[in-house]
Order: sequence, then structure tokens, then C-alpha cells
Amino acid sequence: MLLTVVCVQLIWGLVGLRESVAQNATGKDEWWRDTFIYQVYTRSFKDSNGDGVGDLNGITSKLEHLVDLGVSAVWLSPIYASPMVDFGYDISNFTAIDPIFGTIDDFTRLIARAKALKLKVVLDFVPNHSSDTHPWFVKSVQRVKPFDEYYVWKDARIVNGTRKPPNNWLSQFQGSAWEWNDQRKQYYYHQFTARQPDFNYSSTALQEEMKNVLRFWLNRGVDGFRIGAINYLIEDSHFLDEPKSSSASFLPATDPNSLKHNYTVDRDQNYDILQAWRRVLDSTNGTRKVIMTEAYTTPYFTMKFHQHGSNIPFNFNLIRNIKLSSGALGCKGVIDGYLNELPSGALPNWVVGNHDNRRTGSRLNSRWIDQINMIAAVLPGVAIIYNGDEIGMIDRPMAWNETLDPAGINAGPLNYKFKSRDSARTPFQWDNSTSAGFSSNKKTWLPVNSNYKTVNLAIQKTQPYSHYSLMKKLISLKKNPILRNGTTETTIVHYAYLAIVRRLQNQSPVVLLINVHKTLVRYDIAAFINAPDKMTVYAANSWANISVGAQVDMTNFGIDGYGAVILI
Ligand SMILES: *[C@@H]1O[C@H](CO)[C@@H](O)[C@H](O)[C@H]1NC(C)=O
Ligand SMILES: *[C@@H]1O[C@H](CO)[C@@H](O)[C@H](O)[C@H]1NC(C)=O
Ligand SMILES: *[C@@H]1O[C@H](CO)[C@@H](O)[C@H](O)[C@H]1NC(C)=O
Ligand SMILES: *[C@@H]1O[C@H](CO)[C@@H](O)[C@H](O)[C@H]1NC(C)=O
Ligand SMILES: *[C@@H]1O[C@H](CO)[C@@H](O)[C@H](O)[C@H]1NC(C)=O
Ligand SMILES: *[C@@H]1O[C@H](CO)[C@@H](O)[C@H](O)[C@H]1NC(C)=O
Ligand SMILES: *[C@@H]1O[C@H](CO)[C@@H](O)[C@H](O)[C@H]1NC(C)=O
Ligand SMILES: *[C@@H]1O[C@H](CO)[C@@H](O)[C@H](O)[C@H]1NC(C)=O
Ligand SMILES: *[C@@H]1O[C@H](CO)[C@@H](O)[C@H](O)[C@H]1NC(C)=O
Ligand SMILES: *[C@@H]1O[C@H](CO)[C@@H](O)[C@H](O)[C@H]1NC(C)=O
Ligand SMILES: CC(=O)N[C@H]1CO[C@H](CO)[C@@H](O)[C@@H]1O
Ligand SMILES: [Ca+2]
Ligand SMILES: [Ca+2]
Repeated sequence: MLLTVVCVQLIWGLVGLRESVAQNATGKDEWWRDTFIYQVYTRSFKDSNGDGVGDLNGITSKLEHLVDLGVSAVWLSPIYASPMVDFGYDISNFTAIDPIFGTIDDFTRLIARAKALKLKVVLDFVPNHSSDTHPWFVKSVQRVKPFDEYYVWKDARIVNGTRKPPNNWLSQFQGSAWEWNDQRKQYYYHQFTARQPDFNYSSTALQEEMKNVLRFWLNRGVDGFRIGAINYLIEDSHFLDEPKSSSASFLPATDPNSLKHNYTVDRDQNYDILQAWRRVLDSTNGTRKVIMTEAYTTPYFTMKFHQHGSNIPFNFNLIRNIKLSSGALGCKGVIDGYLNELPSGALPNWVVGNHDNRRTGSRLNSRWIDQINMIAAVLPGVAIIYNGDEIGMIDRPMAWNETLDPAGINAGPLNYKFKSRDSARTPFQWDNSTSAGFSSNKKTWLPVNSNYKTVNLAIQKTQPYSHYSLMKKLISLKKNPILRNGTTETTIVHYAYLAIVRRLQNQSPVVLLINVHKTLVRYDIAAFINAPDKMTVYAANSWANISVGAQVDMTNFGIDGYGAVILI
């Protein structure tokens, strides 16, 4: 069995050597090309006033950290007025700052400071739904025109004299996606919690409102938007039951994965709406505006966003498809699969983490933290990191009575651990002082991870082989012309190494080498990947046990188990 795997890997390795993906990252000279973009989860980055929740003034006070890292842009998770049922993804006013985060003047100061530091600012745009406390929804309930059609309302189905939802559609957060409203005497549709009614994008008045939201923030100096849950915008107008999925028999009938969502997800008209927003952004003056889109979907629907106005349709492959069991072959497959699917001329991107997924060190394990960061850096295109990725923060397990995320609460005490996103949202670990330097308050909205005394930014700044020191080198490497314009080869060297080789004309290549095995293996890597006999270590993780700057003999080279190095 083991032998077979090794043989297969060897054959793949040989194939890999000859098969160059030859994918060069275009996207012309957009400012986001070949950069890292940094997501700030607003509630957890920095608390300026001691109430235990992160805020705008906190972010402004820490923008220098992002300059020090070298990222091109900061994307802020929602800062808008919200009852915080889904921690800001339930918006009650799209053009107001929630008081917990500050004021519009605080926002203006944040933008001014970012501009002075040459940092771009990207806002979260959450267009699928609003909060049920939004004045539009309140008026919709009262059937006030034109608000009456802003949301998706349907009459009940009466079955044997009992009121039932219009169809079998399920919420992403468990159970029926329909909620009865006793005042309007109709059900409304909600893809997420019942406190987040979906908009009706067939209403042109609603479409116009949402464009005005974009214009409002563009006029205040933002450089683009990250559009959340974009593949959920439109629902099929026939409202037919969705078919059962192949895993339906293993799942409770309330689990959204028990249905095949072909009437509520990935509808064609989503792309038309995106293009209308693209036109709004393109008709503003000044810096070119970026659109990043979030959709957990198939490669076909992901790639389609490239042709409909999204500059960065999030590529979740590193999060979703790299497993502990992947090995070098699995990693190669994931990377090549994505690059081969990309439409010609499209700019690749690699999402390393976000507030909806477990952190790398917890989803996989600690040795993968640097390896995933290195893969995202060396591959062509944009890398998107989540606050804490640069210092290797890991999830903080939560007890049931500490759970705040509605996705966790709705799943109940037995299953919340699989659904809750709280563990990846704990406060940023700045230093070893009270609440990790996040807040002067000992009590923070989510608890600080108890590892903060050893895992924090201040200490990692002093350590030459820390996650942070490595991340800084990775971010600056993105600007290397070979990474910008070179071709990409993914290769399995011998059986132990995943190699990513970036090559430009006659220059010496840039090589990422990851030992997926637990022991050191020496090999003539130079011959195998057609690299020079002598190369220099540009960066290394701590497992590699090798000095940055060392010159190595590539004809007989190896790195310690789980080590990863970038050679130039
Ligand atoms: C949102 O808040 C702003 C600022 O407070 C206010 O001017 C505006 O009317 C509000 N919008 C709605 C739809 O309530
Ligand atoms: C309606 O009630 C009848 C009699 O109780 C029952 O046989 C039938 O299955 C019910 N129909 C539905 C759709 O529940
Ligand atoms: C959505 O809006 C359109 C156009 O205003 C309207 O015809 C339709 O009935 C609305 N759909 C729902 C489900 O409310
Ligand atoms: C949805 O799936 C069902 C069953 O597989 C199929 O009959 C139907 O045509 C599909 N509808 C769409 C819009 O793809
Ligand atoms: C963009 O600049 C042009 C020329 O200066 C000006 O006419 C136009 O009004 C500006 N558009 C916007 C949206 O500011
Ligand atoms: C959670 O429950 C434990 C006991 O099971 C208790 O010690 C702790 O104080 C509770 N925490 C909260 C936040 O209620
Ligand atoms: C806390 O960090 C400071 C500097 O970052 C260091 O001097 C000090 O020893 C640390 N204290 C503890 C208890 O780790
Ligand atoms: C790399 O590509 C950029 C943008 O296409 C171009 O301006 C630059 O000259 C290229 N550099 C090299 C070394 O080919
Ligand atoms: C990218 O590759 C295409 C063809 O594969 C080539 O025409 C183009 O010049 C390349 N662009 C850069 C920036 O190297
Ligand atoms: C690191 O390398 C040194 C010298 O090559 C060796 O003595 C040491 O055991 C290695 N450490 C680990 C953790 O592999
Ligand atoms: C990445 C992202 O934006 N995720 C959000 C998608 O929308 C749902 C519902 O608003 C949120 O819960 C997610 O956090
Ligand atoms: Ca605060
Ligand atoms: Ca929707």
C-alpha cells in the first residue's frame, strides 16, 4: 500500500517536472497585483476605549503594524450599524457606523491616516440581506411602497389546515429558511438567521438603494469592496422545492447540506448584479477600485466571477482542499487544479484565512502555518490573510456556555463545535500585557487565547525565525520580478518534497521546497528541477533548521522533516 503511494508519487513527480503550468499572472498593473491584502475582523483587532470590543480608533492606532508588514490594503469586516446578531453581518443601516465601533468622524480619520501611510482601505459589503431591524424591513412589513417589495415575501402553504412555509428551502444556519410574520401575514425568506431577511433583487428600487450605498462609501474615500455571500443574492422565481442531496440520508432534515441548492445558490443573475456594481465603481475618479467576492462554490462558478467584474473571486482551495492527509501529491493537485481552471489573463488569488474558517494551525497543525503562508506567497497573484495569520494565532476552543456565534448556537450543544466560528475570532495578540494588549479591559467580548504570553506580535518581532519575521519576508518577496512575471511549476521531488518553481527567462529561479516527510532526505534537487547547483536560502520555517542567507549545494540537498525553505 505504502509502496504504491510512493510509486504513484514518483511518476507524478516525473510528469510534474515536464508539465509547466506556464501561468503568468496578469491583471495588468493594478495596485493589488502581487500584494498581500489583510483582513481586519473589526471586533477583535484593537479596542481603544476599554469596552472589550475592537473599534475604528483602535484600527487607526495600529495601521503602522500593517505598514511594517508590507500589505497593500486592509479590508475591514462590517463597521455598520447592527444589532450584532451575526456580529455586524446583520446591518440595520448600510451608511451609518455602529456606535460600538465609533463615529463617521472616526472613519474619516481612519481613511486619512491610511492614505497618509499609502494603505488602501476596502470595506465589507453585505448585500444579500439586512437586519430585521432595518427601517426598510419595518416598512416592508407594513407594506409601505416601494419597501413592500424589498424583501422576499410569500404566502403560507396550508397543509391539512396547518400553516406551512412556502417550500422546503433551508437556512445556511439550520432549519427552514422561512419565517412567519404575523403582521404582514406572510413568510419572509432568510438564507442566514431569521434576523437577516434576504433582499428581493427583482425590485429596481432596492437595486438603486444598494448602488447608493456603494456611492456613499466611495465618496468617503474607500478603495473597493469585499462582497460577501454573493452567490446567494438571487432565488429562482418559481419557488419550487429543492431536490435532496446525495448525503441527505445521513443528515438531519434541518441541515442545509441535505438539499441540493440549485434554486437558491449560484443563479446566473447574480453575475448581472455584480456587473452593475462594477460600473458604479468604475465611474468614480481616482485610484482604481477593487472588488473581491466571496462565494463557496464550484470552480466553474468561481471562475465566472472573473469575467463579471470581480478582480479577486476568493480562491478557498488552500482552506478547503488541503488536508493533513494531502501529502505532496494532494497539494500539487489542489494548486494545479486551480491554476488550470483560471481563465486566460485572470489574476490568481490565495485565501489563507478568514473569520468563517478555523485557523491554519488548528485546521491542519502547527507546522502548516508557515507552509501555507509560503505557498500563498510564492504562487502567482494576490494573497489574502486574516488578522493573526502573521503571528500564527490558533483557535481558542470554546465551551458551549461561551458560544456567541449564531451558527454555533443554532447547531445546539452537541454540534456547535463543528459550526461555531467563535474560536477563530478571538482578540488579536499584540503583547503579553492584559488581554494580550488588545484591550485595557480584562473581560473581552470573546476570551483571549491563553497562549498569548508566548504567541504575540511583540515577542515575534524579536525572534528571527518567528511566523512574523517569516511573513514580512514573504510579503516583500511578492514584488520580486520572477514572482510577478515568471512561470509556475509544481513538482514532487523524489517522494519527500513539494517544490514550487517560479522561472523567468534566463534568470535563476525562485524555489519553494517543502519536506512533507518527517525525516531529512538528501537528493540531487538541482538536476530534478533544473536549478543552479548553488542557491541561497531566502527564508525558512523553524522546522527546516537552516540559516537564512546560507548557500546550499542543490546537487545534494535536503531539509529536516516538515521543513520549508525558499531558495533564490
Ligand atoms: C442611516 O443613518 C444615517 C446617518 O445617521 C441617516 O442619515 C440615514 O437616514 C439612515 N438611513 C436609513 C435608511 O435609515
Ligand atoms: C393530511 O391528513 C391526512 C389525514 O390525517 C393524512 O393522511 C395526510 O398524510 C396528511 N397530508 C399531509 C400532506 O400531511
Ligand atoms: C420582488 O420584486 C418584484 C419587482 O418589484 C416583484 O414583482 C416581486 O413580486 C417581488 N418578489 C417577491 C418574492 O417579493
Ligand atoms: C434542480 O435539480 C432538479 C433535480 O436534480 C432538476 O430537476 C432541476 O431541473 C434543477 N433545476 C435547475 C434550475 O437547475
Ligand atoms: C470625475 O472627474 C471629471 C473630470 O474632472 C468630472 O467631470 C466628474 O464629475 C468626476 N466624476 C466624479 C464621479 O467625481
Ligand atoms: C460556563 O460553565 C462553567 C461550568 O461548566 C462555569 O465555570 C463558567 O463560569 C461558565 N461560563 C460562563 C461564561 O457562563
Ligand atoms: C513580556 O514582554 C516583554 C517585552 O515584550 C518582556 O520584556 C517580558 O519579559 C515579558 N514578560 C513575560 C512575563 O513574559
Ligand atoms: C513584469 O510585468 C510588469 C507588468 O506587466 C512589467 O511592467 C514589468 O516590466 C515586467 N518585468 C519583468 C522583469 O519582466
Ligand atoms: C503572459 O503570457 C502570455 C502568453 O502566455 C504572454 O503573451 C504575455 O506577454 C505574458 N505576460 C507577462 C506579463 O509576462
Ligand atoms: C539542527 O541542525 C544541527 C546542526 O546541523 C543539529 O545538530 C540539530 O540536531 C538540528 N536540530 C533539529 C531540531 O533538527
Ligand atoms: C466571509 C463572509 O462574509 N462571511 C459571511 C457571509 O454572510 C454570513 C451571513 O451574513 C456571515 O455570517 C458570514 O460571516
Ligand atoms: Ca471599543
Ligand atoms: Ca438571497
